[in-house]
Amino acid sequence: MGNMIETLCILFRLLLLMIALIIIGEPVRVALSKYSHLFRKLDFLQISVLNIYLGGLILYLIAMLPFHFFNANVAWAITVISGVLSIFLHKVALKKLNSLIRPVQKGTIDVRNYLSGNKIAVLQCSAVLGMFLVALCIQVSPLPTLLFGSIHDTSLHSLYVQVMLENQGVPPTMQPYLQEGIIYPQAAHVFFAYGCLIFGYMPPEAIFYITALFQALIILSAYYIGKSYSSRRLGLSLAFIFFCVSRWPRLLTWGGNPYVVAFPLQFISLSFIPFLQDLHADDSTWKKNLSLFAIGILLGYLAALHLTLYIIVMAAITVSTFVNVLRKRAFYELRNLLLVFAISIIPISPFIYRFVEWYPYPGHNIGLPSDIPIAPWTYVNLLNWLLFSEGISPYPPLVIMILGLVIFSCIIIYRKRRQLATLLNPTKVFSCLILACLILVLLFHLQYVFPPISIITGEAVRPTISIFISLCFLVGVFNVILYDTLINYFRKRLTRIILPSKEVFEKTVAIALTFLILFSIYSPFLYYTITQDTGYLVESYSKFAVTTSDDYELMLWMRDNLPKNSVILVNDYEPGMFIPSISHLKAIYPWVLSKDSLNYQRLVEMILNGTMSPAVYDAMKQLDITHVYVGADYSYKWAKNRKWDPLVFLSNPSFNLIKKIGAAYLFEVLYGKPEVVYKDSFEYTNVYDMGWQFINAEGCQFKGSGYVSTNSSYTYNGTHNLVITAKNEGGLFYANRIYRTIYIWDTSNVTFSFYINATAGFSPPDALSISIWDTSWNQSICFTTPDSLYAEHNSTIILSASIGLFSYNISAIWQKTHNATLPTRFFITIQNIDFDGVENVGYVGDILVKVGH
Ligand SMILES: [Ca+2]
Ligand SMILES: [Ca+2]
Repeated sequence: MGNMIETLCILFRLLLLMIALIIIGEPVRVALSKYSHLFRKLDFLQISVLNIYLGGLILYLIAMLPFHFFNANVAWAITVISGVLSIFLHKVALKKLNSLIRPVQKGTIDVRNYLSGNKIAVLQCSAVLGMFLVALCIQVSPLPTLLFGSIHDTSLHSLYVQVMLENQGVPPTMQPYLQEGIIYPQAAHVFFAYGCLIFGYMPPEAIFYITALFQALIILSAYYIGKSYSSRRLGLSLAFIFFCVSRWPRLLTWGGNPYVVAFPLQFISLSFIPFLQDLHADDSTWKKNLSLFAIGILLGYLAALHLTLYIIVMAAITVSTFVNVLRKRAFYELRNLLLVFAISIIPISPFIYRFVEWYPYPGHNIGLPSDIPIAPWTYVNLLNWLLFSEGISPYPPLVIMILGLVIFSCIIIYRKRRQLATLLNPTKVFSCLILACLILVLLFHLQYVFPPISIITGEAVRPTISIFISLCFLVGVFNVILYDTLINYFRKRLTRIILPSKEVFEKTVAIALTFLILFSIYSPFLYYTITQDTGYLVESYSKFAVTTSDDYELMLWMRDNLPKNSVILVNDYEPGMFIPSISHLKAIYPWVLSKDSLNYQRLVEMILNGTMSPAVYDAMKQLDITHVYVGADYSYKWAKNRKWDPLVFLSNPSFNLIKKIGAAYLFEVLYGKPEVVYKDSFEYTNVYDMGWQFINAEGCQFKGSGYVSTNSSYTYNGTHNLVITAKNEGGLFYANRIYRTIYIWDTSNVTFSFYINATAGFSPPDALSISIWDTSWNQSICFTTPDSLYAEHNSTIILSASIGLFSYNISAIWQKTHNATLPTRFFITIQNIDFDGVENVGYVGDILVKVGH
């Protein structure tokens, strides 16, 4: 129930955000449709999705200008002014609407008349809108259970948004969090930042939620392209394909947030191709030039959203232009293409400038650590990726169905190519898109074959996804053909059996039968979308969305309590990645190129192994680390556990536990003596918080009682000692046992010392013992009070007294007892055994593990 309300809240806010963006874009759209050839004859669904990007373009412009006024006041002002302007621009239309709503008078149109006159259009639009809303619900429903999304992609983009908010615009570098310059085009981040400014979202929240909105918007943009190329019917068919057939970008969970945000604009951009073909030859040059300029700017805006999608669209436009040039010698198209290409550079020119300026620096950016390895892109087998790693669909039965549909669609479209009529243009564009993507995939492969001559580097996965997308477009075209064929077939059949006068009835039956067939073809897709998608999203998000509420609370605490100049060491597979955007503190390193620094990676690895040697402290000192953050959970990395163990730091005198919330820890680095890896004087109240754990003692454990705590009796050092009690209640004996893990970085000369006091209630063979165990619980050495039953084992050392401070070289004892080196990771156990039923109260204090001399 709580989740349901939260889902509705997120949904409601996303719809409000969408409306705000639509309003900001509206004056631009009205102006463009008036003074250029673009954006005429759009219906309200097309306008909705288009305006979001026109609005985004305005916000991007404000954020890119170097005046630092991209803030909440300006964001609100723009929204309100655009709202007023939109009302003013639509004065006439609003009056008409007003007359529609008022009771019917003579000479005005009645709502009912209007609806019945446009029955089919209204139905089709409602279907698209319905699919959009259902898709949005599916996208949003997993969000309340997860915090913030992927600790990698989302945290990286949060950092960009955070510096944008702090600078009230897009800054040149990620200061004060990093020295790195910002080359990644920031248009998608402007949407996220706008969400933060309007709703007070935290950057990671804004990114996680707003990405879901754009995942659902793909349905409206698929409708947009279908309707602008052919008809509302094709629009509806394409919307349906992206509602339940194509998994991209709906089920994309690993992040890629700007990619998702750019996706719908990519579809809209494909609708610009006819405008480059100079269809309005008799119009004024001024209007033509404005159209070309607007197309160029919008394509450049697509580049600012996501560069690869821009390259794909430009490639498709180029292919289609060249086809026309070859067939019709239409050279003016080539001129238009070049013009548009040149203009499209404008919106991303600041980033191109930075890229060129910083290219000679190591790693092609400024402020990177000097030890960044420059590795070539790893090779991806694309066919393998598409077919066998959920590239087509995460559900195996659907993979087969989609492949079948695609093959069948291509055959039918090829055979019917002469009768396509209104479907001809979209089919041509979608074919150009396939061809363009194939060329791009080949070009991308050049970098593996001839690295020096390849100008296109990067991943080849995205053009492969676009090939899949264009095949989905063809399936959408096929649906319309199938619909027409079926209707004709049924009507012919039905005229034979039904009287000619019942034409309406016959038409209805034909439509019903056609829909029944289409429904049965697509029912598996609908089934999986409605029943499985939410579960799939939750499961695959949670591999990377591992931030817990403990982490979140601790990061908020850090924001309010740590000094601003703190530098926090984080593990790149833990939620600490979000520290810059939540705590507003510097983290080493966020999910940026800097994190590949060999020094940092070695540091992460050494802590992972618990090897806290002087090298660790040297590396931390070099990076000016003041604190270490250990998260509550860790992200998926091919079944490898990349999580740091808090026990490496707990009771290590070089670290001071500043704050612990649940399983999330923050340590201050004291840079003490690395030789002492563990020093426990039990000066705390909760032993479990400090890493000690219970183990079930063997024997008659349930016939007795005992507790473990710290108190101030018999203290040896400081004010507290560990107290561990055991009392046999009718069994043979009762044992109370606790343990914890110790990590050492040198096994050769390890000193183990402890204070022990076993006088209260102990009588032979009662014993208080403290042991070292290997982590598989096979080998051990045990130090026990006199008169213990353990004495018969050769791995047991009898202490000379029941009270006192003892110290041993356990490396030597382990070597002698087990003929092996002491393990680098072992357990210390403390055990109290009572036989006589008189409660044993044992005290332990000042355990110390020290390596070296
Ligand atoms: Ca103490
Ligand atoms: Ca006893």
